[in-house]
Amino acid sequence: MIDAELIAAQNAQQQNALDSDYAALGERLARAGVDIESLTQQASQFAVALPSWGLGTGGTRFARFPGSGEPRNIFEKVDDCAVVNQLGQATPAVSLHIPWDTPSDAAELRQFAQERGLHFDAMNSNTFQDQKGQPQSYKYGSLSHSDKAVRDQAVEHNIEVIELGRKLGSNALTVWVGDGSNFPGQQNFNRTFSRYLDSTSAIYSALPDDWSMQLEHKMFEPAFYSTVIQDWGSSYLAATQIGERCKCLVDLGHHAPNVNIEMIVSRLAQFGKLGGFHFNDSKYGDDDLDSGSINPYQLFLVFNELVDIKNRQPSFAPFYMLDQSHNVTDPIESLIYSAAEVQRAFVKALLVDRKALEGFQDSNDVLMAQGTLKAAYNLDVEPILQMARLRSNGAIDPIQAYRASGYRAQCGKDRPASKNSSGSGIV
Ligand code: LRH
Ligand code: MN
Ligand code: MN
Repeated sequence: MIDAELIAAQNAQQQNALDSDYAALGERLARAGVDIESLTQQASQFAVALPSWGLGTGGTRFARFPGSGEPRNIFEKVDDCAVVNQLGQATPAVSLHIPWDTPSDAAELRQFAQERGLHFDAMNSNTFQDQKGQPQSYKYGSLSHSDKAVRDQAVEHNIEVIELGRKLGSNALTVWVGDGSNFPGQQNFNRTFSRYLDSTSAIYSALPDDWSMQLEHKMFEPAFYSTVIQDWGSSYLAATQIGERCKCLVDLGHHAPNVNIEMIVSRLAQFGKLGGFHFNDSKYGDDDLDSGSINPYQLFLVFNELVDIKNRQPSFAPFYMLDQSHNVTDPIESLIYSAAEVQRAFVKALLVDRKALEGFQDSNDVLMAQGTLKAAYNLDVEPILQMARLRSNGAIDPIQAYRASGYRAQCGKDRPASKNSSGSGIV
């Protein structure tokens, strides 16, 4: 990890400026009856999990340009996650993709992570690729395949992922399948969906009592004509049919262009079926760009709904994870930056004057209603994020501290490049 003294020295240089920015923001918020300390505390408690597959440089289906010092195995990825969390203090959990990041020894990995202040979040299964030595192929689908032998193999894989997750202390399984078709007529929509429901129900019955299962929908890719769980409608139907602890997972990049994602969030939550998120940003499709880099207002609007839901249902606790592909940036930097962007959207959403908003909504004062959201969104809450990091021994400016530490250069020496290092980054 990074030398704590280096972080402290950097913080010492920046603390005077932060103290005065924080005091000024505190005064401004106090005028509106908002306690900055309560916001800072909620910011400190905010957590978003890191994807094990996001630590290596990603790629497209055309090329991958690996950086130096990339992690070569899950232990080195966990080391990098520890650095992200040490500096940013918002990412204490890791979400594993299996078999990309299957540990040879689960107990050892759990211990290794614990020693670095990390634990394991939702487990992700993978039946969208063929693995070496696997008897059946997923070329024409997995959980919804026409051949029972293929479906059984895919169900079995998910059960193995649950078993591994139990050993790691996880409590959720996320299922995303690429199943679908490329041409009209290739598959019967009804029969394919029924087979998917049978398979996912079999997985659900192997779920430990304290686990939940998340169905992740995606409109297209790799299937380009139809996808079995293509939108929140199919996801909701499936989750409802499968069981109470089966919920829907919203990946921000998996929707039709211009879809109102925040409204989907509200609908799913209203009916108890919102299970979690994969945060990222996009301009065109499932771009997996850094969270908040393209449409930060949308991210804020999603959190505006989440805060509203939490006020109605205090036990509401969806899974939060980053799901990004870092093709041209240092993954550690992107993950630190993105976690802070998600945290920022959360803090801004806490600032929405909900009583005033409700009044404007009820009296149809349209301009003031939208202005109430904008007033929260336009406020710069950076001093709150910085203070939350400082108080948890993170870095006031985590990117600067990371660069000053020389961590990546050291990794370049300690981790000679291997051809297969890092996750695929192509999905
Ligand atoms: C599919 C997806 C899903 C996978 C991940 C690698 O596009 O979003 O979450 O598990 O990418
Ligand atoms: Mn995803
Ligand atoms: Mn995706």
